[in-house]
Amino acid sequence: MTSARATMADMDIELALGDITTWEVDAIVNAANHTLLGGGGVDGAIHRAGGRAILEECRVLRADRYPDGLPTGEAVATTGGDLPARWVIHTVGPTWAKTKDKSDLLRSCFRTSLTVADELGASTVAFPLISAGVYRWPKEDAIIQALSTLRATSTSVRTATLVLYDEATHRLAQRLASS
Ligand code: AR6
Repeated sequence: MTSARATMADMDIELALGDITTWEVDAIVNAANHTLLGGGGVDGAIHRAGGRAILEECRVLRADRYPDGLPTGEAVATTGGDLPARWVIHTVGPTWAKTKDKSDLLRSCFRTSLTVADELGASTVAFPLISAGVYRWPKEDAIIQALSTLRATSTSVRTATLVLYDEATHRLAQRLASS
């Protein structure tokens, strides 16, 4: 895992390369889906590495708070189970659509995740590149939306790390962060 400081504001924003399930932070964010019951991509990796405790809490959340599923752009926390992170903050990104601008919803994922992190008292949070996999959001714009929203959001979180999963995306993020 590599890490480099990208910008300095009230909250430090870092870019990193690697598998977010290994991150030693207070909370990692999951690019989940409405069901909260797992899926592919980073969601599948988090549920596999975190174990049954995460799924059990997700089932309770579905039954009690989100019978129709977690809406796009919202966020909710569970235990981190067996992960190094204490909590997982699940959020649902929008699917990419050429004909409809859903960037408000993508930005909302970062804002609401930070609100949940504040409620938990988390001071270090790691984010994946929400929507940029199965949901097909172009990586360059996903990075721009992520960094600009993190920079603009008022929070008690001290460090947010954007964890990129492959070297090309990490290099792209470094270039965009410094431009
Ligand atoms: N660590 C860090 N980043 C990862 C990891 C990992 N272990 N695995 C994948 N990525 P995606 P989405 C990157 O598809 O587009 C699921 O089925 C990946 O390279 O995980 O929001 C859910 O259940 C990409 O850049 O999330 C939903 O149905 C980024 O994480 C749907 O996919 C996001 O890719 C959500 O799609």
